[in-house]
Amino acid sequence: MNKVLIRGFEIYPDYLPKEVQSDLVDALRSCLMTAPLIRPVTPRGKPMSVRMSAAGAYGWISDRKGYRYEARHPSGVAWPAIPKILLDVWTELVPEARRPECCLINWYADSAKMGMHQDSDEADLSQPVLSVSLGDDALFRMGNTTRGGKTESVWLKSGDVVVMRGSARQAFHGIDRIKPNNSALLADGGRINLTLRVVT
Ligand code: MD6
Ligand code: FE
Repeated sequence: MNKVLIRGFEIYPDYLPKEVQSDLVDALRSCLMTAPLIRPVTPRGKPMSVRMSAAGAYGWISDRKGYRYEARHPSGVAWPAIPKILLDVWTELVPEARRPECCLINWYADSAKMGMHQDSDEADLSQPVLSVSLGDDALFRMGNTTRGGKTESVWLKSGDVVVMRGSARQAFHGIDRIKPNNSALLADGGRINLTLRVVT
């Protein structure tokens, strides 16, 4: 298994074989039937460019009331179960961790991006975050535990997995841009990023 370390971020290129990626997309389509993608707004009311949903015991929500984890989709339905393929990746790569309680599903259209942020709404920051990329390539920027300073970027491809733990767990990171239509995995193009987290 190939592994690249950049600023403490563990990157596993081509971790998921193509067939597994397709099976995962099918499982996600089923999740999104139960819990459709929504376009969140920031607490200040600005629409984000990424569409979001979730699976697991909790989903991460952003709206005028703030950022938080919720046990239900805004429609009132419980979030669907986390697909087994993802639970298996978690067990393989972070066996020491507790079970994931949230799989955030982010969908990026061609022009979507995500500003530099920390993942810090979870109660136990000793637990890792694991991300899976599907579809079009994305330029992932990794920084420091405080805002600003030097950064390094890497193109994340379909099937790549990133683990944030230890010092990297609280590092700033973001997505600068997507390379439109360079993957055939998603029929309508775009990119899906899945992040597994322990919330409580
Ligand atoms: C993305 N990822 O890849 C955004 N967060 O679209 C994240 O924000 C992220 O990749 C925590 C851990 C890994 C990640
Ligand atoms: Fe993040």
